[in-house]
Amino acid sequence: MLIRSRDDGLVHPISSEITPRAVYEQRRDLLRLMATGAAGAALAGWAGREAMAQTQNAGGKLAPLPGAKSNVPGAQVMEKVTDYKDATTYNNFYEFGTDKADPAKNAHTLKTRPWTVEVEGLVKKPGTYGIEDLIKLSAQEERVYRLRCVEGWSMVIPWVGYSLAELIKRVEPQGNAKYVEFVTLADPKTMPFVGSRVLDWPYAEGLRMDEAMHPLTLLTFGMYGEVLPNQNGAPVRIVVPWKYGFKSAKSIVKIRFVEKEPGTAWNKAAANEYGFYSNVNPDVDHPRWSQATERRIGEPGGLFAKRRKTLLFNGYEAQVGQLYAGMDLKKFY
Ligand SMILES: Nc1nc2c(c(=O)[nH]1)N[C@H]1C(S)=C(S)[C@@H](COP(=O)(O)O)O[C@H]1N2
Ligand SMILES: [Mo]
Repeated sequence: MLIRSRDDGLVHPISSEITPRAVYEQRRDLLRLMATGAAGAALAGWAGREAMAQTQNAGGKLAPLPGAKSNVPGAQVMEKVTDYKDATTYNNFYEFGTDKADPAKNAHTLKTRPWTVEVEGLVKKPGTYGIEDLIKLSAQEERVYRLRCVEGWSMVIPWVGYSLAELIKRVEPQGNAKYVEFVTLADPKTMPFVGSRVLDWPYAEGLRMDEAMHPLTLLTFGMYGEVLPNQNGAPVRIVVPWKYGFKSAKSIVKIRFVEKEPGTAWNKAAANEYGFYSNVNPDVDHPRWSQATERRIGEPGGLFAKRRKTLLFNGYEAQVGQLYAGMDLKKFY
């Protein structure tokens, strides 16, 4: 049975028909164990855990947003997906606080309906899109991307959305549109830290037109088969997998096509530390720390935690390297 919720128009299956996330994750883990032949012990505790997970997840589900497995080259990283719990409790979303745990605690005040995204600037077809129409504009795809923060941690997340290029083609940029700027919500009533001076609000980001048009640049509405949790940038964010996480602006309200390189939140805050391009680059250190390695969130931590080598363009060099051919990446960091 499907019920239509009045506030967001998305279809929610009633809870008895959906698989709670914890159960789904355990099943996935079990399948992995079976592949390695270590399933016996795991099976023993299975029934009890499933029952427990059912109660733990009661009422905690977000609206489903399934996406077909994307076949865009580079869209399926073959690494262990970060646990949902980690991906939704270790966040950067400064509008809700600067501590990693703050967004999960505070972002429940964000109102994601009604929500509109204005497409404006140097385009032949500017317009205001209601979020439901924007979601339906193209087919949803699931893409498993790495997300690496400039701070030196990373995750692997199954995002749901479609290539930003789909929207860009529809609005028909004019010849002089060279950059795309993303402006996010800055609402002091629902975002407790927008009153602070940590950043110059609204948080804004930008991409060069060819970066924005690259098929890997994802206009993102969901993750793990559901709509985005507020703390991860609901109802719509960008994910640019080869750039440091801060290029992936959350809770977007304006997409603006401009001629000149737009200012960006982190570049305004500290220009010597955060450049416009911000491509993941193990060879260009942050002025205060190395970018050569990273810690995968969810892996055993502590002082002796194993760090991974950071890959050029976050491992997407084959797909995006040509965008920067001939550019001095130390100068354009
Ligand atoms: N509006 C907004 N978007 C934002 C941020 C922010 O503070 N505000 N932080 C950025 C940073 S620094 C990172 S690493 C990613 C984190 O995304 P996640 O919390 O979903 O992992 O969001 C980016 N987008
Ligand atoms: Mo970040």
